[in-house]
Amino acid sequence: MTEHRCRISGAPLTKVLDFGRQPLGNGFLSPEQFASEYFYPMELGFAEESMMLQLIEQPAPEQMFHEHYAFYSSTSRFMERHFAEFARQVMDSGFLATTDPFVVELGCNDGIMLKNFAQAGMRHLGIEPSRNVAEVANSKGVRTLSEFFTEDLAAQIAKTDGQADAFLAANVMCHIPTIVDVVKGIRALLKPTGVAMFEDPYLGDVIEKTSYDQIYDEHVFLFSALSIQHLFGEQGMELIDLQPQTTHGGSMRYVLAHKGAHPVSERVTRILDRECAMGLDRVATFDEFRKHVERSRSKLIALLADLKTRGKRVAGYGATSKSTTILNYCGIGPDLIEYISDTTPIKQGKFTPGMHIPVKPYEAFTANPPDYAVLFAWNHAEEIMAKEKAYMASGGKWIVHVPKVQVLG
Ligand code: DWN
Repeated sequence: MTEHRCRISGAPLTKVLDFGRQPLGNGFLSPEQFASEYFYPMELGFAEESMMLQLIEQPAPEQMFHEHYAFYSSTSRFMERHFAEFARQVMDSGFLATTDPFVVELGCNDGIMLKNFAQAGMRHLGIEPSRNVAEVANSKGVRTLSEFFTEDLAAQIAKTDGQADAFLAANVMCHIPTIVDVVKGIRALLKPTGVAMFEDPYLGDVIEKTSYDQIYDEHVFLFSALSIQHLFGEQGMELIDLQPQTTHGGSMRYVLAHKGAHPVSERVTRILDRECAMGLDRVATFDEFRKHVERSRSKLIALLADLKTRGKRVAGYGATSKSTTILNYCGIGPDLIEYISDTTPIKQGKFTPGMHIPVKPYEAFTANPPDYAVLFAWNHAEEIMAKEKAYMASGGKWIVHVPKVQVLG
C-alpha cells in the first residue's frame, strides 16, 4: 500500500475523512462525455508537524486548470467590489515603493483584481495557467502570462521585470500542491521590504460551520494561520498580519514578509492562540469534524427525500464547484434536484460532474421557479437574497446546509 506523505513536511499523513469517489469540481460535461468521466478517491489527511489539512490524492493540475476552465471570477458584483477594496488596501498600505512599484498576482483569473492596478497605471503582471480566463484578463489590459508559477519562473520575472513590491493571490494558493516551490518563488521574487498578501477559505470557518463543500479537487489544502506560519517560516518568511474576510463563507487574508522586515501585528498572536484552543494543530479535531459532516449529509438527504415524497419541486441555485462535493458525497441526482441554474454561459446546457444534474441558465429559474431552491452558492447569499425578493415573495423557499441544514423563507 502506498504511504501518503505531507506535501510540506514529508511526514506520513493521517487519514481523517473519506468522501468516496469524486469527479472534478468544475468538470461540467455533456452526455457524450459521461462514459469517460474522470473520478478519483477524495480523502483528507492531516500531518501534525506541518498542521496542514490536505487532500491525500489530487488530480493533475493540467486536468483542472486548462483552456476550458469553467469559473470566471467576475460573475459576482460583490466580489468585484471586494477585489477593488483589496487593491485599494495594497495601494494605501505603505508597502509599495513610491516610484514605479511592481505588483504580481498569482492566479489572476479574468483580471478581477489586477485590473485596478492596470487602471491606476501601475506596473503589474498576472500569472494564470487557465488560458481562457488569462485571455479575458489580457483583453482588459491586464498583462498576464498563461503559466504555472514556479521558483524558476519567479527568477525569470525578477530578471526581466525586477523584484516585486507586492505578491498577491486570492483563492489560489490553496490550489497548488507544489506550494513549497511557490513559497520559494515568492521569497525570490519579493524585494527585501516586499509583502505577500493572499486569501483563501479559512479552516477555522470550515470547522465552525461544517462547510465541508470547501473540500474538492482544486482545494488541495485548507489553511490555518498555524499552517501558513509554519510553511513560510521554513523558508525564512513570517506572518506579519492576519485579516479575516467574509468572502467565500469565511476566508483569511495572510500578510507575509521576509523575517524581520516589518513589525508583526498583535492580531497574529491572538489568532494563532485561538487556533490552538480550537485544536487546529491536532488530528483529533478532525474526527469531530467528520462526525459533523456525516450528520449534515444525513439531514440534507432526509430533507430532500421528504420534499420529493410530498411532491415538491426542488432546483439548485449556483452550479458551484462546492456543490460537486455535496451532490456526490450525498448521492443527490436529478431525481431529487430537477436542475441547477447558473449565470455562467460555459456551464449552461451541461450537466453537473458525477451526478449529472442539468445546468440551466438563470432564466430557467425565473421562468419556472421551484418550490425550494438549494442555495449551492451560499457564500453569495447576501447578493442573491437581495436579487431574489420576488422568488421569496411568491412563496419560494431556500435550502441551505451551512452552518446547518435548514429551510429559510
Ligand atoms: O476557489 C475557487 C473559488 C473562488 O471559485 C475555485 N476553486 C472555484 C470557484 O468555486 P465555486 O464555484 O464554488 O465559487 P462560487 O463563487 O461560489 O461560484 C458561484 C457560482 O454561482 C458561479 O458559477 C456563478 C453562480 N452564480 C449565479 O448563478 N448567480 C453566482 C451568483 C452570485 C449569482 O447571483
